[in-house]
Amino acid sequence: MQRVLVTGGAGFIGSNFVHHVLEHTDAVVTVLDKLTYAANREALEMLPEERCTLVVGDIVNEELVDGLVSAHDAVVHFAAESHNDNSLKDPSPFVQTNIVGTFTILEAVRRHGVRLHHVSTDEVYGDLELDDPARFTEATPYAPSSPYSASKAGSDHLVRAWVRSFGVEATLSNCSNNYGPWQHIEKFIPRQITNLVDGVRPKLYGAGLNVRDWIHTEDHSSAVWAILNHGRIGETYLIGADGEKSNLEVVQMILRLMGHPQDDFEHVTDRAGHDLRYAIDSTKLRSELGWQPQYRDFESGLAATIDWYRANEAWWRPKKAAVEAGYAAAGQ
Ligand code: NAD
Ligand code: TDX
Repeated sequence: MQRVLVTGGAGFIGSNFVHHVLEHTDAVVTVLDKLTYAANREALEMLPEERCTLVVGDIVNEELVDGLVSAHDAVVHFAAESHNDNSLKDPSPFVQTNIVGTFTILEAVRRHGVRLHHVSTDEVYGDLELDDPARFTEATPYAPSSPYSASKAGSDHLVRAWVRSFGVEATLSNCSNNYGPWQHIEKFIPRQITNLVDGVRPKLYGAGLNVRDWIHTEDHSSAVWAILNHGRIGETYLIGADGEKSNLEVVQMILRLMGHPQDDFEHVTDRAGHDLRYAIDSTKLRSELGWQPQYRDFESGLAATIDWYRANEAWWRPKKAAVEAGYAAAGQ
């Protein structure tokens, strides 16, 4: 039996991972989460107390992190500030949590010889041209564009250096855009679904031609578990499910699934430094570890996600007005 410490385990992807581990393995989990605005404590309710404990705290707290790491067999590190638009308004918490926080985790796993899996993003590679047939691979050079992606790139470099210089037993993964239940309504897909529930037109940044490579969060979780258990130490694995779609295509799919005309959206101020296109080649993960995504049909995954937001309005409703006021102030 493994004792796994999951940082950021109350967030969108971290909480899905905790459910995945409890359902598919006999591991016990401790969640370390600061419970920022992005956390979903509710997503951890109903889990068996004897297999899942929540510790509320900050990953930059060296003493707290040290004690927790020493009592576990592995750390899966999801905790981060995760939203690009927020990083453009105030980069400070991104540097603190994503860089200093990862440093704090690394020093603790180094002291105690504990296995680490570091969760990162494809945004560290910058962007691709819309008409470029290339996709990101593990060999693509780092070229982050935003304070968020630069802070994640910094955290990846720290992990690689701690592996090489100190022999820390770590793996890394860089995943594409996730969708599914419990995603904060500041993010693209849940923002548009909840706008339509409110009778507000979806908002596309700029022309809406930017491409994202969508993967269901459940597939991200299964990939992280496979890498934690079977990945080679020091290696990076790209996680993706061949889900490239332009933002315009996604908005039109949401409009169709929710019974609205295809042109019932509006263009708003573009994001500064907006990455054009992300695309993942996940051959290494699939061929080395035999991983496959289960959610291959984006449209049916999106339809289920829409149903989930309709059924869980009580969860997102209290957040909606403040999120939209923030966007309105930025012309978005
Ligand atoms: P999220 O914002 O939904 O959740 C982040 C969680 O981390 C929250 O529960 C928050 O309370 C916690 N947290 C933040 N700062 C903390 C701190 N200082 N100490 C302890 N806990 C803290 O994020 P997410 O979308 O679930 O992303 C999780 C991870 O996956 C991140 O590392 C992100 O970079 C990475 N990732 C996300 C995506 C995506 O599409 N969302 C894609 C690829 C990689
Ligand atoms: O209202 C919107 N309209 C819009 O057109 C919002 C909120 C976004 N967008 C665009 C910007 C992006 O091209 O949609 C796309 C997706 O936006 P986000 O949901 O903010 O995601 P992105 O910036 O691509 O980053 C996400 O994927 C990689 C996660 O937030 C990151 O944590 C992850 O690392």
